[in-house]
Amino acid sequence: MIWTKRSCDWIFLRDWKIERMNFTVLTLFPEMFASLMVGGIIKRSVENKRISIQTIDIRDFASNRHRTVDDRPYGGGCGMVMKPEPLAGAIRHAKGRHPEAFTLLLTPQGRLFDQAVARELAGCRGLILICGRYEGVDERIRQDLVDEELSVGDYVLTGGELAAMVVIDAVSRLLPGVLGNEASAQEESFSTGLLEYPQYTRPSSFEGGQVPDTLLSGDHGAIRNWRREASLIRTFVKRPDLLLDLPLTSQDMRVLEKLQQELQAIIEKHSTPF
Ligand code: 4GX
Repeated sequence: MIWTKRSCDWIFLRDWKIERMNFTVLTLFPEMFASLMVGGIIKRSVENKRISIQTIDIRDFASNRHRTVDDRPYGGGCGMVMKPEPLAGAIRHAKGRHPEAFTLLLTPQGRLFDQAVARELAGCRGLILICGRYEGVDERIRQDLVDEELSVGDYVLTGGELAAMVVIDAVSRLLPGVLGNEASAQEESFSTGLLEYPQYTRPSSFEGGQVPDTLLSGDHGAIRNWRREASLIRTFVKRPDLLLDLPLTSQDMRVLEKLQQELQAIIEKHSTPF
């Protein structure tokens, strides 16, 4: 048994017991999360009890008779701000039910969510996801009741709900037992840090496009090499930034050097002689 420190909690790694991951979502629109149960891997994982998704309606924690959850910002300006009392009530309720959970606020100001963050969060015992609407939430909520702010990308959504669903989806597929074996191998290939190699299925000829011969050859060594090379070249063309801090094998280096030589030859051929 190995103990690992994560951003949120002490957890078991490679232990026999697989615990169910709980996602508690705080939102003004709980119905939006019903879409996760329409089909696919997330629905199946909930049914197989690998994950649970609970929604808490922030409005249920409003105190006045109109169930008000927003108010005008101090100092003026356009738009509304989410009042602190209903949010604090909802967060404390969620923490009471899941004391070991890690509490996230979805906001463009947060740490950028990527595969590494997804892996980190998959180590948590539970996640409480706070979905803001309007111009945001009262600052005192972040300070006192939120463990981390998270952003799913540099663009502005109308609410945190879609961002929370992105996090739930990407984290869930990393949990033990959520994906079948075929697909967990794919995570391995992402964890190499390279982009996916091209995939083909039958027919071998489609509208003039042929499946590369190597993939039809049945030579598993050749197929492995072809895929690694295709991943490398694709990553070089589409996301060269990813190649900068990656562990590359000597065979990878040979592929890149061959590419370099071919580019060099082309450049020399076309450069005007002095
Ligand atoms: N990645 N938004 C949240 C309202 C808001 C603002 C501040 C709390 C604090 C987003 C993103 C995102 C828009 C969701 C503003 N709530 N969330 N909302 N990008 O754009 O996560």
